[in-house]
Parts: sequence; structure tokens; C-alpha cells
Amino acid sequence: MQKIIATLFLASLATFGSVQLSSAHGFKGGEIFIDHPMIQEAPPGARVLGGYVTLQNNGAEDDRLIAIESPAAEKVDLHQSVVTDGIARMTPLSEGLPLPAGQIVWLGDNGTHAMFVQPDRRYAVGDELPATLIFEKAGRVEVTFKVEERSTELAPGHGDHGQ
Ligand SMILES: [Cu+2]
Repeated sequence: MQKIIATLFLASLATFGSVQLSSAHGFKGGEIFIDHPMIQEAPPGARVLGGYVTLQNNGAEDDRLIAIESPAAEKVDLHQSVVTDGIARMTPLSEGLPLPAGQIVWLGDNGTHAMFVQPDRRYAVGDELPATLIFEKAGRVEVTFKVEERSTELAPGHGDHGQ
């Protein structure tokens, strides 16, 4: 289960403070506040892009991110990278990402990420990708992922995946 994570979230803000400030953007779907959906810039020809987003459940009921769709990619998977003996492996988040009532969850914690497979073109820093987040209760919410500079803090080993 995902651990929630005020502390890690704050740590990430510290790490990416300037980026966060310069490109903060948020969306709202029902009781879910969707903060700062971002994608890490990848080298030309990359077949996958890693996406990250902060999800704040302000409601009284638990919810769940069950899927992401994007017209800019062949498909989007929810993944978790687990590093075992120095080798990163991807496992699907088959139950989605749980969003307990009153909690902030970062898709990005513990190696979790959205994987945009086969993007339709190269996306560079500053570009935007449209996507729809699909929640169990809050339903479908349209958002925009912004492309930012790559950081090794996110999804260890992701660069080795699928390339
Ligand atoms: Cu992945």
C-alpha cells in the first residue's frame, strides 16, 4: 500500500522548490484537488515518459485513482518501480492508487509513477500533455501535465525501462 507522506511530499517540495513555484498548477474534480501534474523530460526517441502528480482527497470518503488516459500517448500505465539487487523492475498498480479521505498522496512516492507509453512526439521542457485522470468516485477529470527537467529523485531506474 502507498504510504502517505506529508514528509516525503515536503521533502520533494524542498528539492524542487523553484520548479514548483514557477509552474504550480492545479485542477479539481469533486473532492479531489490535483496539484502540479508533471512529466519528466526524456531524451529524443524515448518510448516512455514518467508522469507524477499530487492528489489531495478533501472528502470524507476514500477514493482511488484507477487510470489515466492521454491522447498524446498510446496508453498510460500506473506503475511502481521496485529496485531489487540494483535492478529496477516495474510492477503495475493493479488496484490503482488509493486516496484515503483527508490525505495527500503523491504519485511519485515509493517509485510510483504514470508511464506514458509511445508518446506521439518528442516533448521538451515547457511542453504540455493533455490527460484525463479517472477516479473511482470523483470520476473523470481533465488535466494538463507539464514537462519539466529530469530529476534522478523520481522513479529510480525508470530510464532503463522499456527503452
Ligand atoms: Cu514505468
